[in-house]
Amino acid sequence: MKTLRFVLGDQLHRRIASLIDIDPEHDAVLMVEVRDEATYVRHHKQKIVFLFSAMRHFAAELTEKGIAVDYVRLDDRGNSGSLTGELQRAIARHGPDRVVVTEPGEWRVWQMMQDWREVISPSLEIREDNRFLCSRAEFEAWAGDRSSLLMEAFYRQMRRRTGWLMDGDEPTDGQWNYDPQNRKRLPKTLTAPDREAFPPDSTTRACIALVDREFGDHFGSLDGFAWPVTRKDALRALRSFLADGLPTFGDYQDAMRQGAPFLYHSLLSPMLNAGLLTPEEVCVAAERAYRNGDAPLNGVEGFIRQILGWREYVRGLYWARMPGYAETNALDARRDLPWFYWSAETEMNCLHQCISETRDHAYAHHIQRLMVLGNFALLAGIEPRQVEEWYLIVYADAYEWVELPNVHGMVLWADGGVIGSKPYAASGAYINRMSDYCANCVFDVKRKVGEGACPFNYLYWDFLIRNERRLKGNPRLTMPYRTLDRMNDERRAEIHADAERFLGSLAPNSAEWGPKPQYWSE
Ligand code: FAD
Ligand code: DLZ
Ligand code: SF4
Repeated sequence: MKTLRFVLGDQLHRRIASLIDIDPEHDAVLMVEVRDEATYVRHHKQKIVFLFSAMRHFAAELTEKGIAVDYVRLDDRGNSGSLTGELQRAIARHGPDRVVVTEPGEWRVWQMMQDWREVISPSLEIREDNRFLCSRAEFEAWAGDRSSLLMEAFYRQMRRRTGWLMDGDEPTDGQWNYDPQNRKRLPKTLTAPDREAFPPDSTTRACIALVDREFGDHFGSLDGFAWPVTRKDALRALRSFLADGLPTFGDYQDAMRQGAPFLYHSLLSPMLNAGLLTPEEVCVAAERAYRNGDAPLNGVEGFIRQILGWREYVRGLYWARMPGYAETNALDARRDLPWFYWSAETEMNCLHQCISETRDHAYAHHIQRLMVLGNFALLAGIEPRQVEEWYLIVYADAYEWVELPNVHGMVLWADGGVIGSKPYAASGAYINRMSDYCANCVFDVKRKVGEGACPFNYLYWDFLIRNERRLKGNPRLTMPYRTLDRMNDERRAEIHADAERFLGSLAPNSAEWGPKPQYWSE
């Protein structure tokens, strides 16, 4: 055999770099389900089912096209449990002249691949991941020695380069960014469209049984599994979003409603990250919807910015700054993750809702991740590594290249301001403005301190007091620090006492769902 082409679980695209020049006469594709990848953090059960089922379907599609696929299932006899072990076994089976692989999405696996050069005898070719719109080298050239790496500057350059929503050198309609129009409250009378559900087929049902058996003690429910697991269904999900979600996406992008976890969001991230969809086709389809008059500019721009801007930006930043990026803790946050992040057992209704939805769907939308779940972790001063591990475990779309910059940088400001010029800290007023959670909560969002006050309120001020030395000079925090300057010592002490009492009452993390991942403790 000539070439063995190793395709990882999140590289499921027919035109992925490692498959682009496949010779079906002589080459074979290797795909492996391995325990190490499901447990280096103990992924949400739905994430494992989603990937295993998508891998099995993808392998079947390649086989139908006359390509030889060597597919190792998790429970196959002799499965060594690791990517390295399975590559070694496959080399022994096939005796290839060379091995071709696409670069992975995580530093951990990148390091593993460097070791493969030592442990395997045929030559190894690691190809650049061709699914992204900005290569690692292009991002590094853009970042260069800039003192500021603002996403907006990167995004405008990407708009110019792709020509999306551009008229010549100018942004369509003269404005680059429609964010200020995209923060509307959801009217009570508006009903969000139903999520297009993809009920499990026999392949997915077999994966559900496998995951239940092998990873039954992982976080998350499998009951409502409804993710698309094939390219065909992923395209159907895209079409359904373009018709039902995109026209309203921008207006209510930041809104949250109890019992409506998806609202107008696309739910495309698991498919984008696993290769079932490409960012290019999704953005092109969204722009076409605008040009055809099917969706307004504010929503289409907002949507394209998330993918062409944020998604590409965090990926570039991850590779430019790893491995040191994960090590910083700029706000010196040391508290343990509270147990309720796993159990959802908290009287804070906003957190209870977002964690329950995360458990049930392996999904929460951006503002829930940022302004509820992340905001609490920031204000409470939870250790970055514990928060990062939680996010990597619980979402179907979580891979370190995208999770880490969002959590370490955007949410926790543990990078000291590389991504965000200020921490996204907010009191209960923000959650009350953007959701209906507070109306159903035992706490009073209007009360600042004392019995029954919303914990987000005193935690917000306690956060600013605790980090006064580090954050007071930040020009974007002038207003809150001015307010703080007017607070007397008695008020400050009251806030601090409430925060300590509340945080002290929380049960800390337990080992049941979230033990420290192996690679952190090494
Ligand atoms: P939509 O709201 O419909 O947005 C469209 C697409 O834009 C998404 O599918 C996604 O591909 C992209 N996108 C939007 N925001 C971001 C962003 N900040 N970074 C990168 N891509 C973005 N996204 C992940 O894919 N994996 C993660 O592990 C992940 N972890 C996150 C952790 C935190 C704390 C935060 C604040 C955000 C995180 N995000 C992550 C980004 C974002 O929340 C999700 O991409 C989004 O919620 C996925 O749902 P959707 O497909 O319905 O998105
Ligand atoms: C996330 C994941 C899981 C759960 N299982 C596998 C697997 O069994 N085989 C595989 O090739 N990939 C898996 N993955 C995805 C990898 O962890 C992924 O390639 C890395 O996170 C790098 O992006
Ligand atoms: Fe969350 Fe506070 Fe509102 Fe309760 S009152 S839902 S804790 S913001």
